[in-house]
Amino acid sequence: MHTIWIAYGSNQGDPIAQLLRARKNLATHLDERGASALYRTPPWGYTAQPDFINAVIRYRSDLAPLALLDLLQSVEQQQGRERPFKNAPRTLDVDILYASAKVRACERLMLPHPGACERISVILPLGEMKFKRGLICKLKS
Ligand code: PH2
Ligand code: MG
Ligand code: MG
Repeated sequence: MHTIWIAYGSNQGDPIAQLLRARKNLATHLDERGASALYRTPPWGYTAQPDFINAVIRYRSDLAPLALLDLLQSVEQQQGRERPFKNAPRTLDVDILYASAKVRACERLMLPHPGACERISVILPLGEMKFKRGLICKLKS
């Protein structure tokens, strides 16, 4: 069994509904163990596009990373994913951030996800899930 962290993103065709539909679909294949809130984030990379809705969900699964990638890409296809250019607007993007301690690089997949730590769309929801002790108070500015 691996622990898998998956980043969800959408900015086309009712993004919140896209994320909820994908979550429901993936929960039939993977054992869900926790989900972040949904975050509205500014587009990273190609900036002339609508804000994204992003989230991170943690799972347990026996699937090997490339089989998991096939599953995620089939869910993206079912939800009308198109790839006209890099960082283009999308109905659904589901990326593996990490799969237990697996480090790997091949043409289709690099783990841990190489862009994760520079993207607020990943850092915010991942930070929320990793941080277990809770907010005490906000400081006055
Ligand atoms: N995904 C991208 C490119 N840019 N920007 C935000 N805010 N959220 C994303 O999920 C995102 C992005 C390509 O994967
Ligand atoms: Mg992505
Ligand atoms: Mg992707």
